[in-house]
Amino acid sequence: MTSRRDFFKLAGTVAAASVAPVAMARLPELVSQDSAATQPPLMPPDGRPYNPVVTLNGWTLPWRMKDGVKEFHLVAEPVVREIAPGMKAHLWGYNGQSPGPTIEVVEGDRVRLYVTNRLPEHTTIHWHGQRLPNGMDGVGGLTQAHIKPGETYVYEFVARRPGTFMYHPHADEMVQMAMGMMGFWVTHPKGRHPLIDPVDRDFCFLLNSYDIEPGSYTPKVNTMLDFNLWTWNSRAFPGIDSLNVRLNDRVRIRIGNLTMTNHPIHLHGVEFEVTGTDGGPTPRGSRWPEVTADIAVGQMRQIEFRADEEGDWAFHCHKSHHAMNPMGHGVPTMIGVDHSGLAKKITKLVPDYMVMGERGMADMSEMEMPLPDNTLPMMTGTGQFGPVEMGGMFTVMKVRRNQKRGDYSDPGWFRHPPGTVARRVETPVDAPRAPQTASPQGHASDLEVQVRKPAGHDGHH
Ligand SMILES: [Cu+2]
Repeated sequence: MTSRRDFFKLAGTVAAASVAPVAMARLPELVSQDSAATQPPLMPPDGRPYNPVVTLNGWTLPWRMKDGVKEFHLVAEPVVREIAPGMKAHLWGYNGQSPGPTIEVVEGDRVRLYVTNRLPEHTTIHWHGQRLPNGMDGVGGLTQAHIKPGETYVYEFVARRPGTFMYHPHADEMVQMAMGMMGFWVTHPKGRHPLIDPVDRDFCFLLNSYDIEPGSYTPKVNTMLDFNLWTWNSRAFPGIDSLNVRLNDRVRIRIGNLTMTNHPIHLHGVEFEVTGTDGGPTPRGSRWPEVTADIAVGQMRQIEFRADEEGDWAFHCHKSHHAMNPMGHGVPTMIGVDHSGLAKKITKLVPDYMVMGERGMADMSEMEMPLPDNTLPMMTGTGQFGPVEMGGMFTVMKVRRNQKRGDYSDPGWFRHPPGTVARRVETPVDAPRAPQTASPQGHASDLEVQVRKPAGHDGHH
């Protein structure tokens, strides 16, 4: 008689059509998540102990322990993901969300992953960075047959090497990754590892990007470079939760890049070291202090530091276009252009017309520009001192003296000690000024002005 274990081993190597209904009934329970909020760490109920990660605006998938094997059930399916309050996207993901849930296991664990396809086309899952049998690598056509709609496949391997990993389809990749199919994977070390230090807080998230036309819901999947939504775990600021830590905590942040470009990720306040890459923990002699780590396409980086400065520290991609939300890339630079007189003329033609950008674009975060439905403002978010003028790949690390151990809740804005905030100073009224120079662009009357009027609104603002 064939044991169930042998049967599943077999099912992984032949077409899933051979999986009998009785076997289907034994799939681990499907766990789905309907919230985009950061979920508390999942403390391991069984198996080897470890210190769990916290997925920014995400969650960890519970498993079922079966005969010493950790069994997970991933379902590839269309999902509705809130990118930030005021904007939802129609994506593809796993178990109700995009990205899918984080998988957490321990070095040496035998892992069995059932993958059910509820997409309208075939898929596979590639376990990016893992040591595994070739036939478990998830490359459609190369190492396995594609998982057709309605089918369930099973992957099984031992998590041999501790570190930071990702998973994503290796089937119609351009479309499926542009639609949000990806997830994080962490393999914790078994016991003490010479190159992996214990930390108090361990965060993780994926860098991803979408091209969603203002006013629409579904990403354009053919875009190669000109994405307009730069997200962390399919969230854009101010939709990305803050990283809340206790003063003097040792903090690890694991970041994987599944966009089409590199992202120099910059942390204010403290210096960090890169302690791990795609290939695992880095040798100690290779670590140096820095405040920005460039993360190339397909790479993972883990950074570590002691959070020994209190405050609300910005944490963001240093490409300034990636720290803002959709804008027409055709918006001309208007700095220094004299609009006087023009606005009045244009208002006769277009009652809603707003002059923007002649003194920079900061005005835009204060004005309530009429926007199409389901569209985020370009520069947004409000701090305790006013508009933050950011979007996209931006959030805040909040370091607090009285944050409790294991408490990930938002402590609110930092209460600065008296005398420690930059402030306006009084200057003499008739301070000497540089002479005015003529605008290199000439007079306003010589300019061709493109008038943009957002459609579909009554212009009340
Ligand atoms: Cu970036």
